[in-house]
Amino acid sequence: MFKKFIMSALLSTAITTPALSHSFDGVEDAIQYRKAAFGLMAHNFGEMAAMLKGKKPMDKVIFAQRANNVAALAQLPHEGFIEGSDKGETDVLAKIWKNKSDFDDKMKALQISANQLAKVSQLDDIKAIKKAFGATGKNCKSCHKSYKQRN
Ligand code: ASC
Repeated sequence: MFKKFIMSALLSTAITTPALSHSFDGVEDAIQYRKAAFGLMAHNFGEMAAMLKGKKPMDKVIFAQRANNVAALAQLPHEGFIEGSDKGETDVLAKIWKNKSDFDDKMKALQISANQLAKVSQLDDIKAIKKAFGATGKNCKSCHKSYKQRN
């Protein structure tokens, strides 16, 4: 009975607890953290774009590594969007916190599409890769359009 209680407590924690509660000393710390993650994502995503556009030779192993990087990195920035962190060296619009659930949904959509991109990058299916890459880029853009000052 007690064991069952613990099991169900663990299970519900796993399902309902947000990924991480924030761990920052202040808004500047949070801003730096998320900007670092976005910067690394942009580099990896940009390299993938260059391969798909023929600006760099396609190397499927490297492409898949970069897709993995983007999928992992996409998990990170969300934690950095703490209340009040529109005040500082950032392009974020304050309305993000008025529309927090929409923002959260957009971030989730990015994570799901980046995971899908990492998955299909393992396959020999350039059509599926291009589709997943396009979906991921679209999810980057849709959030920028709503919540970023300079696009
Ligand atoms: C990038 C980058 C973005 C996104 C976006 C995708 O590499 O810096 O902001 O991809 O352009 O459409």
